[in-house]
Parts: sequence; structure tokens; C-alpha cells
Amino acid sequence: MNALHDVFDAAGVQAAQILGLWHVFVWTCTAVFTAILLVLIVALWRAPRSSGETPPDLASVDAPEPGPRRSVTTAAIASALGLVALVVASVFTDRALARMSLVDAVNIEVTAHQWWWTARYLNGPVSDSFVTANEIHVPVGKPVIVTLKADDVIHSLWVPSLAGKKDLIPGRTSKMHFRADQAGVYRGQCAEFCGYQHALMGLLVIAQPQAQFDAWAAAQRKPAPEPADARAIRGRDLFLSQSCAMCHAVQGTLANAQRAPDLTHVASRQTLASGTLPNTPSDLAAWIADPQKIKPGTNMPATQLSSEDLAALVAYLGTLK
Ligand code: HEC
Ligand SMILES: [Cu+2]
Repeated sequence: MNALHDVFDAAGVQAAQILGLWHVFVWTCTAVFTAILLVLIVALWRAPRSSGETPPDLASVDAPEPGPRRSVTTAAIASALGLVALVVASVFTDRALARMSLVDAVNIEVTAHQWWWTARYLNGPVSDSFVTANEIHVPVGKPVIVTLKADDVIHSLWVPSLAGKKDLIPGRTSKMHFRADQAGVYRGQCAEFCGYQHALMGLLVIAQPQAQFDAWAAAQRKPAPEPADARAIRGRDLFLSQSCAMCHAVQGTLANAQRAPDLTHVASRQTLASGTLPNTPSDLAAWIADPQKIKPGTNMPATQLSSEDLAALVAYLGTLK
């Protein structure tokens, strides 16, 4: 999981625009802050010294003070101009973000749940669409339109290397546009507190060359392969006879519930449970045996299984490439 999660490392146009705006704000504010501190130091330096016994100096109360008045007026105008400049910079950035071409875009619908993500790929005819979870693949250099939805509470999708954050709100649909210009694995995170395991609600965005993306999408469209060896077959039967099939789907089997991550190609993913664990057989076994220990409060119950049954289930899930 060598994924990049870094606001200073823009891997796409949208993130680069936002980073540029951030620099304008930071340096403008730093300059203003430094100037104010300098003026304050000078003022303290030049202030008349006095003690408790010194009588108050009221000489200047009614006298005109053209010098200080000029300084204050100049500073007020400079502040106003500075603020206007920041507004102008924001407006230009906003327009630049909106101007990104969406020709030939990849359409993905992302639904947030407590505490995981569904990604539904919508390009082409309905028969071409497919579902995956917690890992989004996109082709490098192609615009991506993400339709954002939420299942339960408000979440926020934030992949800092690719785009700004945007809320996912139950009962409402919004859009986010981005383009990955460099291949790589970018980490995202839910950025709106959404309950107990909010911190463990990450995701990966994998930007890859078009040919690799097409191969990935073609593989994801396929139903799960039939398990070949005896242990995996037993695992499949356990999967269908245990509670698993009440929540999860594995396309090509009778399991088609939509209350949990689609597991049709779970073995092709890098992480488990929204970026919480690396996808290794031992982590998978630990997760199935007791998800509550790893992600307390998550909507998957622990399952009592003998160690052979657990190994069979892990072997079966491992075939779901
Ligand atoms: C009551 C519903 C429910 C049942 C029953 C259930 N799960 Fe889950 N499962 C979930 C939810 C919800 C998640 C996502 C949890 C999270 O990341 O917070 C999940 C996550 C997973 C993951 C990780 C998927 C990913 O893409 O990261 C695996 C693997 C998994 N479950 C396997 C199983 C197996 C095997 C069984 C049966 C022994 C099972 N589950 C039973 C709801 C369920
Ligand atoms: Cu959250």
C-alpha cells in the first residue's frame, strides 16, 4: 500500500489548481501577518515609557493627527485590496476547475456507507456496468465524472492528490470531476465525521494507462470464476450457507445482497475494509473471524467458524481475482 496521500503532491489538473490557490493564500496571509507583527514591534519600541505614577497624557485627544490617520487609511485600503485579490484568485481557480474538458469521460457512481465505499462504473450499455468497492481504477489522462451519493449519513470524498473534497449527502446527488495526469496509487479518505469508524474509511484510487484500465474493467465485468479445488469449493458452499450471503454479493453465485462490499473480485483489491488492512490471507482470516476487533462498531458481525472452515472461506475468497 504505497499510496500517496499528500496535498502538496498534485497528480492531476484539479489538485494542481487547488494547490496553486493554496500557495496564493498562504503567502499573502504570511506577508500580511509578518507586516502586522513588524508594525506592532515598531509601535512597542517607540511607545513612551511610563510608570503607574505618570499622569495620563491627554494632549493628543482633541488634536488632529494627520500622520496616524494616513497610516490607518493606507493600511485599510491595502487590506481591502488584499482581500479582493484573494477573492479574484478564488474565482479564477473555480472557473479553471469548471473548465476541465469532460469529453469522453469515465462515469463512476460512488456511494458512501458507514464505513466503506461502493463504486459503480456506468459507461456504455447497462450490461457493461459493474460494481466494486473501496478501490477505484481510472485511466491516466482521461476525465472522470464521479456522481456522489450516501446511504446513511453525510460523508465526504477526499483524494488530495487528485481533487478537492466534496460531501456525499443522503437523498442528494452531486458531482466531482477530476483527471489523473500521472499513473500511481492515490489514497483517499472520508473527510466528514460519520461515526465511530470514520477514521478507518479510506479508499484507493489507482490511475493506470488506458490499456491496463481496460483490462482491469474487463476482468471486473466477469462473474466470479467457479472454484476448482476441494477446499475452495467448500469455502464457496460455506459462503452461501453462512450469513455472508445475506449482506455480500458474489456475481455468478446466488449471493447478491447489496448491504456490504461486493466480493466478486475481492482478491484483486489491495486492501480490506476500506484501506484498514492489507489484503493478505492472514488479515482476511482475522477480519472474517472478528471484524469487531479490527473495526469496532462496523456492520459486519463476527462469525463462529472452525479453523478448517475459516481456511476454506479464505481459500475461496482468494480465488475471486
Ligand atoms: C450483516 C452483514 C454482513 C455479514 C453477515 C457479513 N458481512 Fe462481510 N462485510 C459487511 C460490511 C458492512 C463490510 C464493510 C465493513 C467496513 O469496511 O467497515 C464487510 C466487509 C467484508 C470484507 C472486506 C471487503 C472489502 O472489500 O474490503 C470481506 C472479505 C467480508 N466482509 C467477508 C465476509 C464473509 C466471508 C462473511 C461470512 C462469514 C461476511 N463477510 C458476513 C457486512 C457483512
Ligand atoms: Cu467519515
